[in-house]
Parts: sequence; structure tokens; C-alpha cells
Amino acid sequence: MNAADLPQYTAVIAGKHVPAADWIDVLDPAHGRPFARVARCSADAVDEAVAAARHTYEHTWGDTAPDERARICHRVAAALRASATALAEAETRDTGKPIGQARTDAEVAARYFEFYGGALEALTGETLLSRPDLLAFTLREPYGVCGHIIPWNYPLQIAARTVAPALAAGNTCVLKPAEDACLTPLLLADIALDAGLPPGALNVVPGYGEEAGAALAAHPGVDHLAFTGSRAIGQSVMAAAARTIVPVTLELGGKSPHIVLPDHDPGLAVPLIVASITEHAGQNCSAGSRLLVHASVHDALLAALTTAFRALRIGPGRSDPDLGPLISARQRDRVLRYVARGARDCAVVTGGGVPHVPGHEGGFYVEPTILAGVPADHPVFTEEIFGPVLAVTAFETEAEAVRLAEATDYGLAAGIWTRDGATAHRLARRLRVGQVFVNNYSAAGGVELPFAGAKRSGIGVEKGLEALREYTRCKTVVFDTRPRGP
Ligand code: TXE
Repeated sequence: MNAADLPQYTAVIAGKHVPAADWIDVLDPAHGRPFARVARCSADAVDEAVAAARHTYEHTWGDTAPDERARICHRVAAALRASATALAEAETRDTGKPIGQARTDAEVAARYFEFYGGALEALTGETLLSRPDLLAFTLREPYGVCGHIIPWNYPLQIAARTVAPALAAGNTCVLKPAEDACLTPLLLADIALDAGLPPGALNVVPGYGEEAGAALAAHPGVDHLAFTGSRAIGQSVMAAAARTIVPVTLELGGKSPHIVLPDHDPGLAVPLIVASITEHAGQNCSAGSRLLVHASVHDALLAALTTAFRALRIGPGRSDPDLGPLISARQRDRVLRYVARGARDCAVVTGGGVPHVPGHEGGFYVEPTILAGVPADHPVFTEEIFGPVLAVTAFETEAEAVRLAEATDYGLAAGIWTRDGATAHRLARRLRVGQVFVNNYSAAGGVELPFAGAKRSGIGVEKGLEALREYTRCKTVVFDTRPRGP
């Protein structure tokens, strides 16, 4: 098929699809061939989107009563549910992930709008104790125009996670999805507008990071920035925010450990540890990518995990395998470079190569891989690989487990596996991470659970009620009540 004959996806600005001057090919990761084209937005398109968001903020959405905003959020949630099948199919085609996981993403996206539709009316200020002749209180007010730059791994979920609280709080949004996967954020905008969100409240400008992304980050008309992606780009977004002096939320990935104690329940731990590093082929910021296991149970757990890894089904996302392809050839090659470094210095217990997926030879697949005996200063132990690669290291004491867990400057999540509540509590307190799961590991988690990175994993909080506060500014109002004049 000619590039010009492929389905085309264009930017959504002020409630309309705008014609594109230039295009980016959208590849299907299952076979590596283009199946659509998406607009390559320029800085001018970003300007238009910010102006549209400003106009809608000042004339409509910023003054819409909270109960009406809540109703619209609930209508968006219902519309997303009604479109779940189409959204999941688009997500799988675009990102390569198994269709079952994409269906979960569609449901979670609906949940974000439902949750914030319910939560926004609970967003209140405080009455402050001050001088007796002063009445002082705080208001939580929207910032205005919010800029959102998101990655390709969970475009639908992360789009909803970041814009739903911003919109619920009364802001308007300009969303820049990743060039590698941006179809479902565009569909989300269409669905939300059809459900009653005013034109200009949610604008989506697909394009390259260094073009549309950099233009949005540096835009003087943006009042708040939220970024999810790599550390290096997070730093550049933060530098841009420093110039315009706007608050910035950063979610920059992780290198999250499982800590497995001798008294863990293998029946519980094994499937969840496997899922935590193979969901969406490990391209998950909360992936449980390190396994710190007590030496007394190391061999037994490794044997059980190896059996489970070898049983995993790999294939195109629409066949709903356990693992689909990675997002791109670039990401696959990056993962394989880490695996090769690991193979040089550690033991490759299983995987380590590229699987043969019949009929999908051009797809971006990587075998689920376990590396054992990984030293704590090795890059596969300290750096985010973003692929289905589990790094295993044994420990003898609880103190050593904590030292190993902390041997990276990421601090997003951790799993603790033990039947002893006191041990779990002690460890949970000592780990410098944003979330700890005990005898569970849910990367997606509930929409109501606050999600924040410690150390270099990020700044600010997403999800939960905390995110609603994150998208508001605190204003203090003081009334002087003393009688004046004649
Ligand atoms: O991310 P980028 P990449 C990590 C993960 C992965 C690595 C590289 O380890 O292997 O990052 O992924 C936009 N100004 N994570 O290179 O480049 C870009 O268009 C403004 C972890 O794909 O950070 C996209 O929309 N924006 C992560 C978004 O930034 C720019 C999820 C993320 O892309 C820009 C993804 C610029 N100069 C990757 N350059 C997580 N936290 O879950 C790019 N962008």
C-alpha cells in the first residue's frame, strides 16, 4: 500500500481535526510495517493548541461549575467503556501489547475519568485560624493550561491518568503523545469531545519530541507541565519549566526490586513476579526488573521462574499471547545490548535472544530473559532496560537486601514477599520508593492509589486524590472583618 493510502490520524485542536502538512509513519510492532500515518505537528500547531486551550479555559471550562465538570467526566468514562473494544484494538496495533492487556488499559482509562469525576467535588480549601478579626481561607484553583508529554508504552492509560485529574480540576490540556504510539490519545480526544467536553479543553498534538514536545515544554502560555518518559528528556522538560517558572510533574521510570524472604509463598510470588517483568514485554515504568532473593531459597525460586518463563507464549498482540513485541527496532536493539552486556558478566539462565514468530519475522520480539548472579554495580542491575529482562541477585541478611534494593538511583516501586508482617513493615519503611507492594505486585494498581517516584524516579504525584491537588494552585483569601468608617 502507498503511504498516501494509509489511514491518517490528525491533530485535535479546538475540537477539530486539523489538516497535516507532514506525516510520520505508524509501524505495527508485530511485523514492522506501516499501517497508518499520523500528523507531524510543528511548533506552530502547538501554538494553536495552546491558544485554543487558553480560550476554552477563560471562556468555558475554567468557569464551569464543579458538578457540571463531574457530570462530563462521568459521561467521558461511559463513552470510553462503550468504545473499549475499538480502543483496545487500536492500542494493540499501535503498541504491540497483548489484546487482553489493552482491554485492561481501556477500562483503566474509563476508571480515571470516573474516579476524578467523583473526586473533584471533594476538592476543598481550608478555613484558617488567624487573628479573630480576620476571616482567612484557601481556595484550590486550576492552573489554567496544562501541557502533558507522554510516552508510548501505555498511551491510553497514561493520557487518561494525566488529563483526567487536570480536566476535573478545571484546567484545559494540550497533550503531546509519543511518535511511536499516539493513536489512542487521539481517539480519547474524539470520544471525550463527543461526550460533551467543550472544544479546546483537550487538544492533542502528535509529533516528534524535539519538535512538538520541545515546543510545548518551552511554551510561555503553558501554566503546568507533566512529563512521563526517560530521565534525559525529563531533565530537559524541567529545564524548560525553569525558564517559564511553571510547576512540573515528572515520572521517569524505575528499576524496581522484588525482595523475596525465605518464608514467602511461591504459589503467590512466582506468577506475579513473572507478570511484573513480562507485562507489555517489560516496557513498564513499574516493571519488577530486579529479583533480590534470600540465598536459602535462591535455587528453588530460580528453577520455578525459569520453568514459568519458558512456558510463556510470544506472538502478535492480537493473538493475546503472554508477551507481544517491543515497541520499535530501536527499543529491541537497546534491550539486546543490555542482554549482551549481562551475558558477558552474569549467567544467562533462560532467554537472551530473538524468538522466531512464524509469519511475523519483521516484528520487534525479544525472548523473556533471566540473568543471575548480577553484581550490584552492573548496568543491568542499576539501569532501566525497559524489556523482559529479570536481573537476579542473592542476599543473606535483611540489611543486605535493603542495600541491594537501594543500589540504584531509581525509586519507583518494590515488592516484598514474606508471611511475616513485621518483616514486611520493617522493609517497607526502609525502602526509598514511591510504592511498596506486600505479597502482591500490581504495576497498574488502582486509579485511586497515589503514584510518585522517590529519588531520581520523578517529582510530584500522579493518580489518586493527590493528583487532583497537584493540578490546582492554592490561593489564600483574607477578609478583614473590623468595622470601619462612620
Ligand atoms: O523516551 P523519551 P524514549 C525510558 C525507558 C526507555 C527510554 C527511552 O527506559 O527505554 O526511556 O525511551 C517526548 N522535548 N522510558 O526515548 O524520548 C517524546 O516524543 C520534549 C520510561 O522513547 O523520553 C515522547 O512523547 N519532549 C518511561 C516522550 O517525550 C520530548 C516511558 C517520551 O519519550 C523531547 C518511556 C524533547 N526534547 C520511556 N524528546 C516511563 N517513565 O515509564 C522526546 N520527547
